[in-house]
Amino acid sequence: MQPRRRWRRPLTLLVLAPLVLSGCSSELNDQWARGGLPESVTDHGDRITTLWQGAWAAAFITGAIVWALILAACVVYRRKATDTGLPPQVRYNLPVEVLYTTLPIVMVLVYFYFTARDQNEVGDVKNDAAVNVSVVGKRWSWDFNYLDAGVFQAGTPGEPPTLYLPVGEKVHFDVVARDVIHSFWVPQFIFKKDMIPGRVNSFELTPTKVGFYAGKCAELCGTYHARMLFNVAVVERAEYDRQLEALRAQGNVGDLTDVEGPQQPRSGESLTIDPETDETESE
Ligand SMILES: [Cu+2]
Repeated sequence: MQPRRRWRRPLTLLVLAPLVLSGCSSELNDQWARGGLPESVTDHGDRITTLWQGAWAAAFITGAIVWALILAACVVYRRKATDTGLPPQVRYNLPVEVLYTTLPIVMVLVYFYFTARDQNEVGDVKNDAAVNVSVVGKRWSWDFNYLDAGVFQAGTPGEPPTLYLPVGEKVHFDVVARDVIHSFWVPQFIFKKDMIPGRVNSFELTPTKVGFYAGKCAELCGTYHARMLFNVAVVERAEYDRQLEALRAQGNVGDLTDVEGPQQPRSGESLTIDPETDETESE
């Protein structure tokens, strides 16, 4: 009897490990429940999270049924001691063929319906936002243009710039690229949008939670792609206005959206990162 129990310990560990690990903090528990996604901080976040959870649930149920059928077939139709020669050869089973043709089509339609519905909702651009920003991706930083106030923040490689947004107000984003394809990604927005040279991509969202969030480029764009970082500060309206005034006081007046050239254009100098020292330097 003893050797038979050997499998029990690894199996117990396998089952308990996620429970023990996730028990470390309720925050981690919540992240498990969200399927690994961070906590949402925009008005679209919950919708995307729900779609993600639903997709996982559907995939797991589908997987469980498929695994169960495979195992059942292995057990029920296994070769028995009394079997001789080939098993009976079967073909043309119409009910089974109809089932395995229609069922996947129905499943794909269900997935498609929910994905299309949520994508339409998240991607809907109404052009009625109170706050309008234009974000330019460039190797390897970002320019943020606050179109309503007519001021901008030009990022330089190696120093992540900060995009300020007022909490609870709808923001319209236009994103473009000055050189190659980039992608605007704030993980906690649970959203990213590609930035394509010569094309304006738009989206709208409302930040719902005051905080400081990391942003990054999500499209491999060259040597320092991994260091193409920025931050988003979601602040109260008064603080937002103060930040824009500070930009105005610095003389950052205008709009860099359509400026040509890959690097910081205002001073006319180009910035590069020296691969030897990994330092930012001016030429
Ligand atoms: Cu990039």
